[in-house]
Amino acid sequence: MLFRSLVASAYTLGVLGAATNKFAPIQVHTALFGSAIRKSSLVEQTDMKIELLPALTDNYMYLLIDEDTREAAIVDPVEPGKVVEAVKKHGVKLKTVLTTHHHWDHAGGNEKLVKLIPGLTVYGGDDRVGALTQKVTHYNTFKVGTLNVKCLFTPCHTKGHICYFVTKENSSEPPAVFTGDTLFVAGCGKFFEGTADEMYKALIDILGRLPPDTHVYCGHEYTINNLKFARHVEPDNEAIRKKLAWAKDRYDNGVPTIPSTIADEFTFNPFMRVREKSVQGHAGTSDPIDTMRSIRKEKDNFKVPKD
Ligand SMILES: N[C@@H](CCC(=O)N[C@@H](CS)C(=O)NCC(=O)O)C(=O)O
Ligand SMILES: *[C@@H]1O[C@H](CO)[C@@H](O)[C@H](O)[C@H]1NC(C)=O
Ligand SMILES: [Zn+2]
Repeated sequence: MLFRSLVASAYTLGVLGAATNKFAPIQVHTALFGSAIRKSSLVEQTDMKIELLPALTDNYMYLLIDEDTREAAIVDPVEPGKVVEAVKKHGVKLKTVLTTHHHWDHAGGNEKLVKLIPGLTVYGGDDRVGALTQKVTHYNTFKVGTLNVKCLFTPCHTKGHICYFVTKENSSEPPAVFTGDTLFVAGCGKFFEGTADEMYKALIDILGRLPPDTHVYCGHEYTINNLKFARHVEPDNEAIRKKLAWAKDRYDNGVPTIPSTIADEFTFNPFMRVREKSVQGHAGTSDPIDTMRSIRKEKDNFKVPKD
């Protein structure tokens, strides 16, 4: 492992449902949905730091810090108060907002954040993004301090969805990609404004060609439900069973299941595996795009089992 994942214990950023007692034991059973305390966590590399900030019920915001300049960007700041708190804690200069798509649970905090921190540049790929200052499209690039950010246009969940690929020149550490509601750990976003063909391009042709060790930071904590569907598609896939047991343990301890890597997604994510015979067999076709369409439709109506 090239990174350490630290759990912030001094403060808890996300509290769900009725579990408001900070002194209650952390151990919470998965069956008690909505009562888990979600902890923030910090992925530390020498080139960049990424703090995972739980928001709403199952969303993530991400604070991206360039270690060379201490400049920072925030991905999908739906809860601006928590963003300001994290920026103060790290003592960094927040300059940039990276918006993956216009849905309220991702872009809904932009207007308030630009009032709290004037002068922010707000990136996004859709005119419906609140407080947008820089509309971007495929392969546009810009910097966060010394970090390079490359925009990847991945329409399907929404017509203007952008993923942000972050690299540091000459670094031996893995890059990061913020995938919003296009790629989840073991899943993908619903096709609200697009087609199976577009999701295939996004997952296989664009995200699937990033360096295999790229860390994947997605928009929601959907990992357990996604893996239960993945297991339904491929009952004999050992990588899915192993990842599900791991994810349940993380969830029970309030710890994020993020990041994953592009290489790992190819082992357990059925939407990244639409070229595999096992997934095509489940869909009853040998065409990868028909497979994508078929399993997405099936997941839209999937009743998640209790375990
Ligand atoms: N509440 C449901 C899904 C809510 C939902 O529709 N989420 C959107 C993103 S905001 C989506 O694309 N979900 C992907 C999926 O359900 O596979 C869950 O926990 O899985
Ligand atoms: C990266 O490495 C190349 C080749 O050694 C060098 O020319 C370049 O200046 C380096 N870039 C940075 C930002 O250090
Ligand atoms: Zn969402």
